[in-house]
Amino acid sequence: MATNGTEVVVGAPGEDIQGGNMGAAYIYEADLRCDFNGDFKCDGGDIDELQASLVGGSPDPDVYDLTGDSQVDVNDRNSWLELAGTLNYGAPYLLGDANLDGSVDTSDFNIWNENRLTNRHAWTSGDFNVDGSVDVSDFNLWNGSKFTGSQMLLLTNPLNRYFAFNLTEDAHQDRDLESGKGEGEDLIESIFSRW
Ligand SMILES: [Ca+2]
Ligand SMILES: [Ca+2]
Ligand SMILES: [Ca+2]
Ligand SMILES: [Ca+2]
Repeated sequence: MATNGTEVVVGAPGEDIQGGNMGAAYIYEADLRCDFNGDFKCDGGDIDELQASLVGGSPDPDVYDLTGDSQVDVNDRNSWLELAGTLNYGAPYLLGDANLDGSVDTSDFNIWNENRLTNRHAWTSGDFNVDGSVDVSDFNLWNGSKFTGSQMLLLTNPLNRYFAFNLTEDAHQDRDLESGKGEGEDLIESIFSRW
């Protein structure tokens, strides 16, 4: 599997009946700019990394600027919520959804409550306004959207959900691979080298 940020290539190596190497690659449209840590998912690890970089004071625009203004600020965090929520649930994540499950409810309150009055800066710890602490300001954001959710879950199986984003299969390419190049990584590299 590989991505160039807006498309994902999934390789499926195999053998034909003569034992020769061949394979298939599926290219899916997916905006994975919200995946900062390269695991092909946009989840708590990514937003926490973004918020840590913001609170730390020297975020790298090449990595974290999602709005295209060459700066990294809370607008990029908000853009992350939009990108990742749309990818995972079909609608932006709402302020207060600490566990990123698509709804703002008591589970999120409990996370905020466990971390309140601490200097934690992670979204998944309840710092919703990115000021480096968990306090009443964050509670107010949770309170403003409590008991509402992102749109209905597209799929409940996380693996299916991962592959389900914008299910437009742009291309399905069968290719013979050179002998000894039956691995998916080789296939993916060969495709990206053509771009
Ligand atoms: Ca990620
Ligand atoms: Ca920006
Ligand atoms: Ca939630
Ligand atoms: Ca806060």
